[in-house]
Amino acid sequence: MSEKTSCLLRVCALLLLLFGQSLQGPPSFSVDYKDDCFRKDGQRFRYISGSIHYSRIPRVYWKDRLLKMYMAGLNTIQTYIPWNYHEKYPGQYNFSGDRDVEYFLKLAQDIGLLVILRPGPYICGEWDMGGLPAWLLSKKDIVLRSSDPDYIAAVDKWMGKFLPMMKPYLYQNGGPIITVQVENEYGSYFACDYNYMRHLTKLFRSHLGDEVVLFTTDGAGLNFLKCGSIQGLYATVDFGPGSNITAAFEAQRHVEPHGPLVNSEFYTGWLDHWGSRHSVVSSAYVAKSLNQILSTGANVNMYMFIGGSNFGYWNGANSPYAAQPTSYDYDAPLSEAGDLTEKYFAIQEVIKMYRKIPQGPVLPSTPKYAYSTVTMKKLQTVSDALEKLSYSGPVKSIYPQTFIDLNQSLGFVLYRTTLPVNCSSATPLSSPLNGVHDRAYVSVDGVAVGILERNKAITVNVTGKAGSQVDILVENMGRINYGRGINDFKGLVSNLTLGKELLVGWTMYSLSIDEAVGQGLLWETTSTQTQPPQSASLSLPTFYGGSFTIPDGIPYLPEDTYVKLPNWKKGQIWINGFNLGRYWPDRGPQVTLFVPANILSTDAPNNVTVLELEGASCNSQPCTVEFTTTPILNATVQPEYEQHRRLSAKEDLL
Ligand code: 6GJ
Repeated sequence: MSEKTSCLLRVCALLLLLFGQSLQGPPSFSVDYKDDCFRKDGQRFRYISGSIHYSRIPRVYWKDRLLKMYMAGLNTIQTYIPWNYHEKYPGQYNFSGDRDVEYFLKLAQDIGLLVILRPGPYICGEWDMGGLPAWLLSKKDIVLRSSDPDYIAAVDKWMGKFLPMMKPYLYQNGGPIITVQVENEYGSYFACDYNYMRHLTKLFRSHLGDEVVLFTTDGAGLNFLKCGSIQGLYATVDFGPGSNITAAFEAQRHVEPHGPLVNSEFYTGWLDHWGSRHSVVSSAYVAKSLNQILSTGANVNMYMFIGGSNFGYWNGANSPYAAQPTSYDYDAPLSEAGDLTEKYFAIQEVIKMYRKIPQGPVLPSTPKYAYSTVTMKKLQTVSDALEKLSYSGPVKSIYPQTFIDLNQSLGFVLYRTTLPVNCSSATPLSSPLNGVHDRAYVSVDGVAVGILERNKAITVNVTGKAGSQVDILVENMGRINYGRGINDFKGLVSNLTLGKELLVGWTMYSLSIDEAVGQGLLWETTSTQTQPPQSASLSLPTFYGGSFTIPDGIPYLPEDTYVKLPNWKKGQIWINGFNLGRYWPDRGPQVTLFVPANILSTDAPNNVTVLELEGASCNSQPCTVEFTTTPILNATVQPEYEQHRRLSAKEDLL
């Protein structure tokens, strides 16, 4: 070949490389049923993806986590859209700050990551009510995840708001979104309503167009795929390490004889529940199984690649009722705080065998700092602070109402009544239908007398005079996020009795605690009411406050940290008004809570507010809140609370 021809060919090749895209036409992503693969811009494409939930990570850390995922060798990330995170009340949408999905997508694209979007509407995910807004339950007999007209009307409105926002971010339109999941493991749900899935398919198509790849995910079994898959949605499966990979993909092939093999949830770790041992899955076990999956040429999404935190009240629960803790570490390759783990590098080594991974240093784990111990002082009890906490004021009714009746979704409601008769000897105050959802702190005339707990304690013994005031602070510990129990009403969902008598005549206070804490209302005055002596083991639900300063002039401060509450029992903690989540070291396995640096200040004192529900030992010794540089998520749990769970068979959770 002449020099001139060779040079001409090289120039042509370069031009084709540079402008190949435009010569090739608009961006495209599709299923190739002939070659059993995905095709991106006409080329065979296999995604190696990891799950990250933006709703569990502060916005300021999204880029850090996404870059770490990219450097691990992922080419794609997967994320859920929790509907209730964006529509707190019907028609009131929030896509700002930590809820700015578009910014999250732009970050992913800028970094070079494609996106698998999972907008549900139901998402499971160990998130309150599987992402469905609790206000759907205002129609008490609503059949969630079905063709129920009220449910469908709300879904249509929400998707009519959200999906058009996503359309510009579809890969075909120049964005990073390559596929969109419809519903979530619908084959594991009792309803098996094909009209519902057909409706969702039409709804998603109407807003996103005909090109985007829509898919479903179900357990890798025909019993799941039967109700979970439907014409027009590409069926994928999920399974964890140790599964029979051949059998799992045979199940997918039963529904999709051709097209790419896809494991949409390859479990890199596992979830926790309060009172159960912390879950861990060995790195070697995960890496070996991942290698086996990739060697088949299949597409895989690792659930989770980073779990993050259930800040505030956002954790979910499983049935029989067991709430998940604040930490969603999931023993994932990136820790709750985004730290690199042995599992991260084990997975990176496997991916290296299948694709060229980015060269260069991986962002290091963020440094942690142990700030000074904070001495906490008692502010006031919930009862003292009632006027500040209950903006909407009391609601009176003969029988107790639920959170939703009181227009409240998360947190706490105070229920108040009086003893109808003298109880000179211990008299059982009970919830005969196990209707305390989920935990209630009972006091009589300002003295804490006991705790009621869903499935665990339905009676407390009380004494008092006719007319004595009974206060019952009810805590929503998180709504069931899987199975038929997701219609999880909260509060006193059935009547209470005193002895054989029905307790009637209730006054209920919906509590806006986060607003009061954020406005510093609880710091205004200390307790104005003298409080009767409490028992040694139990006190009234009480707010405590303290503050600490972070030395300025140290350029790298503030840094991330972990907070622990030695000698405290159970409650909620805020720093500078940010609701970090629930603490329950008394039950475990979680002891420390992750504190992201972005909520801390070097310009002013950092205010710590604690709502202790059972009784800190502040009476006998100063109560302190401590900071540490290492997490404790695996404390020994008390065997009587150990939930012997078999999450392996999904039916358990139906
Ligand atoms: C998924 O269902 C769900 O889609 N899931 C789990 N499933 C248990 C599977 C037993 C074999 S564990 C945690 C995840 C998330 O809940 C996910 O949202």
